Amino acid sequence: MYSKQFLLLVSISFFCLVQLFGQTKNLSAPAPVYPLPTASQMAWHEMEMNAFVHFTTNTFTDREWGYGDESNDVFNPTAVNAEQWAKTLQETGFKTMILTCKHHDGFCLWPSEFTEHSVKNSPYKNGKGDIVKEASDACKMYGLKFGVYLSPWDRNRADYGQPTYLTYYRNQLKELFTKYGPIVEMWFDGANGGDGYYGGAREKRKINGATYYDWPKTLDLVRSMSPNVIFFSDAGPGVRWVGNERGIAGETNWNTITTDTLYAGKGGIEKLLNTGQADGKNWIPAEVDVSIRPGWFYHTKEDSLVKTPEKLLSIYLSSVGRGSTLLLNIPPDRRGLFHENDVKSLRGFAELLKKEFGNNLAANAKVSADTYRGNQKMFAPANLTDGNKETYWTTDDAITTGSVVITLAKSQTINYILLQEYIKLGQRVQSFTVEAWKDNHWEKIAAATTIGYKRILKIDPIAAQKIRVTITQSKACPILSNIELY
Ligand code: FUL
Repeated sequence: MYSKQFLLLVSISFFCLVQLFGQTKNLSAPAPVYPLPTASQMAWHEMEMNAFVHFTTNTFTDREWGYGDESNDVFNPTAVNAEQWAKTLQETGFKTMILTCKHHDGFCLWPSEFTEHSVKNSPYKNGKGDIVKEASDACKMYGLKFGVYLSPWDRNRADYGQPTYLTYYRNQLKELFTKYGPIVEMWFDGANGGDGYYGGAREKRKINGATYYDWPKTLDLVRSMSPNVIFFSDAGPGVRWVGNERGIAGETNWNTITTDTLYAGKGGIEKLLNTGQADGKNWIPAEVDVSIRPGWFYHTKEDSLVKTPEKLLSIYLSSVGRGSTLLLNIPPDRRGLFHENDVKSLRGFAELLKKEFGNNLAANAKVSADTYRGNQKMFAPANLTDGNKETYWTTDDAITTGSVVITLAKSQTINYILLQEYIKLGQRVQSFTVEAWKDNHWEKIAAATTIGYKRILKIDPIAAQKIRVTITQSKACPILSNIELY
């Protein structure tokens, strides 16, 4: 008989051996490559498509930037129905609605107690209306998240440029965040065109964009009310501008960028914002804001210029398909409704998405890899087609390249390849290729740089049974969670 102590010793030694063996065989997940997304940034990535709603006096004056001297009387929508906005967005795949609570003209869509320039003095519902409330209630009703755009530049305020204006701006944020929450995203753009009404001064005012707004203090205030809110601006800190208003993220698109010298409205940094930086110190992904019409606000003359479903699909591919989140603007018309043409186009777009991405040919397909981490099942290539975004294929630490081969049950025509990195452990992949097995050899059908949260490559349609994805360069061992074929 063995003594209890002897048996204990044997089990401890066995445990230690397993640990040692486990380490050399990479039983554990790869170490993160910093910086990493926060939980709310991760949730933002997963939304993929959000909507902007631009609505103010401009809708009635036919302008894009109100001067700030518009009479409250001009804001007179006849049939506002925020539920129509929310329902349409929900039915066509959008997850958040961000409303221009105040644009550059300074008119407030809610009855702010800090200004007379708002819905409370307009004919809308005899001054009893509150568009921000209607929008935020409609979002709740249709399961959408809600976000606010509060323009820092205010062409109506007499004290714009003075410290007192900052108190005003912060008071308004307090109103919005305490009365209309939960608010998931706060948008502050960098526009500051200079001239304006400014309480009657009618002059050009210049502020120092780097210092005037004292953003750290404002953001802390908002965080104290809403700790998980995502801040949009050129410099984040939640998400950054993509550098254009055409719906195009960089073909190389890093979620990482160094914001040391950046601030909202700095100018001249569009290219940098478009691609991000491979060695960026902060995780600040690009948000692709673009309007369904030429302008951000509704103009009757643009009724025939609403982007077609095909154009929206192409924008989807150059935004979501490049690892960004799309923020598509749909401006209500003078009735306060999404115009029929816009709704038709949105519905067509949703149908098109269903048609193009409704049937993943690679779902549960067989996958093999030339290498995988420690030969452990938990890091095996089968994780790429299991439909579970939390499982992934990865390699040993020393290996930064690798191939996976997806074998379909039979030859299929392929139009798109969709890949996802497991970005919770950092963005890593710098380049990759895709090949199809054709006439007994591998034929290159695509090559690209970054993957990030999601990458969709549209290819010339090709019939194939086997597809090979090769990671050719990565900052550390690559980690892919998903591959889909359409
Ligand atoms: C810009 C503004 O100047 C435009 O009017 C629009 O609101 C766009 C989304 O942001 O900075």
